[in-house]
Amino acid sequence: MAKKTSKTSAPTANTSPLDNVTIHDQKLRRGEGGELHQIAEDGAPVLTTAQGGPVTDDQNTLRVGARGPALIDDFHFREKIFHFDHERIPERVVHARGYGAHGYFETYESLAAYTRADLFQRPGEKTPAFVRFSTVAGSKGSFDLARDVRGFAVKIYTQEGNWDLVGNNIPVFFIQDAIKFPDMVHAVKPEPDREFPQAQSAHDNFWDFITLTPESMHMIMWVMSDRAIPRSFRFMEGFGVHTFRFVNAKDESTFVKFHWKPKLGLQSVAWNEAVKINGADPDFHRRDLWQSIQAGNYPEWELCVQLFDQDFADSFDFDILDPTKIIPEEILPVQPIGRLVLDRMPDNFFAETEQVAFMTQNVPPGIDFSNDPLLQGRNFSYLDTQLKRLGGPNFTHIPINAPKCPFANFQQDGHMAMRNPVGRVNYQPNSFGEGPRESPLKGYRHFPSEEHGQKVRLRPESFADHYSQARQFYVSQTPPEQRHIAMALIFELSKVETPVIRERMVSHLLNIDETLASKVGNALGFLSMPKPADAAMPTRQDLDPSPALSIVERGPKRFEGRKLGILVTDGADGEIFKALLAAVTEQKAVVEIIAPKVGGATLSDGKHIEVHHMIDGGPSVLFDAVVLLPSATGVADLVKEAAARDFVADAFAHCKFIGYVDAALPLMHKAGIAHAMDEGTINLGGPRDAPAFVQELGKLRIWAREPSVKLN
Ligand code: HDE
Repeated sequence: MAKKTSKTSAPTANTSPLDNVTIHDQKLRRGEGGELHQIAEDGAPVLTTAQGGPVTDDQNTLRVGARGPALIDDFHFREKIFHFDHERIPERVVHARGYGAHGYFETYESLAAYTRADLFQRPGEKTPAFVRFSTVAGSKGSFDLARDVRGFAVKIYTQEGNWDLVGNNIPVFFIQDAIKFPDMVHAVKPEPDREFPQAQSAHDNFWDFITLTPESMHMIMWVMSDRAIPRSFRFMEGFGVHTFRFVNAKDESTFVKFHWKPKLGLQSVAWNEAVKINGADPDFHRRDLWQSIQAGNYPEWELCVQLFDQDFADSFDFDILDPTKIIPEEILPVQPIGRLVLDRMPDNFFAETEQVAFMTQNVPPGIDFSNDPLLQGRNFSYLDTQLKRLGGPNFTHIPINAPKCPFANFQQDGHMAMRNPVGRVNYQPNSFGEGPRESPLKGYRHFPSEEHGQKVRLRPESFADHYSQARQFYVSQTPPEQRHIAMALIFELSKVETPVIRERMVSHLLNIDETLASKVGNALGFLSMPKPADAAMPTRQDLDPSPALSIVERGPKRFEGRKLGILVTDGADGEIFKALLAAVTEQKAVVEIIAPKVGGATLSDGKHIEVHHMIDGGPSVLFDAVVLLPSATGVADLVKEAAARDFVADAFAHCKFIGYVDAALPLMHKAGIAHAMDEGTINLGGPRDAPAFVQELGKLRIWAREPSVKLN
């Protein structure tokens, strides 16, 4: 009987023979992380080369005389510069800009009836996870608030192998077949001759491709909606997009769609706000995740599933293999099956977030694919991309990609091999009874679906309705959200230089919603409306609205997890300040203080407080709501400052709640809002008003104000 033991040694990445040494003299010492250092005369750890040679001088290259030429003998300099020159790896072709965090997934109940996936068997069991959020189109150094889809890629280190659920924050996609992906990505990326615009879809190539690809219309409605400018990774949903299969121990299959629902509710920013955030803090989303996790406010999502069988699939209006379609939650409810908590930032961005390699084909036993042609294409693509990016086939040796369960195989050698077989046998079958063997019972069994047909290049007719769900999305939005979709389309198309492309887009909109189409056409200055686009399927179905598609309908009930900006000056009312702080903390939200000087401010009660921002470094776009709390003398200087006036005017224009004391009125007057007070501008007469004010903030925005401020 073969011994089922691994012949693969443990990773050796960060270990050295010195790890086991006894420190017997004064030349070695352990650092805080347990690492060994050579130590210098004064007890400090010694800088060494990568070969371990101690370095004498890291400030000057070796040269002939103080002013002479450098010497090739300087192996320390040569090694240091060589390594620096090779610090970069290719950025991801899409989703280059991302930010990750560690956490865990916790299963609620056993799902054994549906899937044999090990992580779903035992209620309450926690499995380690790593998540990377990303934008799609922009380069690694682009800004966070691009109008774009967000990647929501989750790696769960299960006891039977890594499961990568490589999803997005939008449940549908632009294209139905993976063969169009390179074209789609080329079109949205900077145009190849001029290499701009960066991280923008507002240009000719993108809209040219889109308008020639009607299957993208549903996705376009989502991308033009506020979903594409989320306030935080913490406040957005995630979706597996494709239909997958759960397969149980009896090899029975159930179709499944995956959804991540944020515990703190959905929230987005306004486009005018996004543009300004990108200037004020291009790292807005990553800073938000970093700050929340460092402060112990761990973001959380529920994993929910829509489960269905072949009968449901046959009776549904659309093809469940079509990744440009959803199954509305009102038709097939989502059921929570577990939760994901992110509670630890990586120690090193490059080692973890940059080197993490997600692959849709990473599925454990019990989870399988459907024939969705986009998913099938993805299963080819992700392995290639990791080879290119990470430089060799051994990227699974990098700790962030290595499974956390035992594993054993006979793969060997290759660039940077960290796990190497020991002993004589590196193949199977072998006569020595050594090494790991396959296991028909425990091993991954593909669902034995029956497949037959001719070899063809053909799109199924059941994929042909490109407009019904696009319309359904639009009519499911609240009026402000519908306005935002129209404004986004107008903005994007206004950047398109070729008139025929603008017209073609409006001709598609006519098949989605006539009022939307004429609003966009009018705003673009069309003299006459084009004819509706020819449709692959002549009639559009008027589907029932799905309220679950609206962000406003699914916002938070409380201010929890949000941020209040308080603008103070010296002499600001200390009592009101204290009461606001208490009320915000009680709501598990955060306060940041903005003042004329970053050194702090002294309040009316004599207390000196630390502040987070100077006024021009802390514009109101960075906050969910603001309070204007200057003193009567302080406000006299504020009214002269453009940044202070913008702080107020922007908060108002972005439909935010504004708390104010009477002393702030001159500033509000200068900002042009004193005449326009509404239910979102709330006077704080004293500390007693603070709790009720903070309670109101859970509504987030006063959308009723929007038509008067003409937000765009
Ligand atoms: Fe991806 N996608 N994709 N994609 N995708 C990549 O893999 C690809 C698609 C998604 O944080 C690449 O490691 C093809 C849909 C995320 O590291 C690449 C097709 C969805 C991430 C790739 C799609 C996604 C990627 C680039 C069409 C949502 C970032 C770098 C058939 C369900 C993962 C890399 C991370 C990354 C290929 C379509 C999500 C090139 C061929 C649909 C979240 O392999």
